[in-house]
Amino acid sequence: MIVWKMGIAAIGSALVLASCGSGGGGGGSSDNCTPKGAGSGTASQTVKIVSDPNTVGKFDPASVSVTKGQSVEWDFQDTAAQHSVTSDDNTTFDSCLQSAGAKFIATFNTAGDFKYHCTIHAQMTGDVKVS
Ligand SMILES: [Cu+2]
Repeated sequence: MIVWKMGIAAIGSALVLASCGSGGGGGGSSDNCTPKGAGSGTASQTVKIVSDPNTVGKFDPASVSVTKGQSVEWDFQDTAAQHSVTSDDNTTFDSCLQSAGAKFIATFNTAGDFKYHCTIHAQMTGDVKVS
């Protein structure tokens, strides 16, 4: 029982160290991500990325609908963790990890249901329905 508790404590320490490292900025991390599919201009839908006690972060709203040619803007508002907006196919769009204050805009020119997620928080998912 004592050994088991020590194991948990060690895991907790590792997580704290990891989050300190990623929050330090200054590059040099293993994240060599290049944003993909970034657009510009005025978005017709805005998704806030906020903190959530159950999933670390969440997309609010998780599902938005636009018509072809329209754009969606994601506003990174979670000051507690970085997040990404990454299409499930990993090619259509990818904001890479961003901190609070960042914005990412993607323009959708083809109809479909574009599901996306956060690369470091598997429980964070959303989708953009384009008609
Ligand atoms: Cu995240």
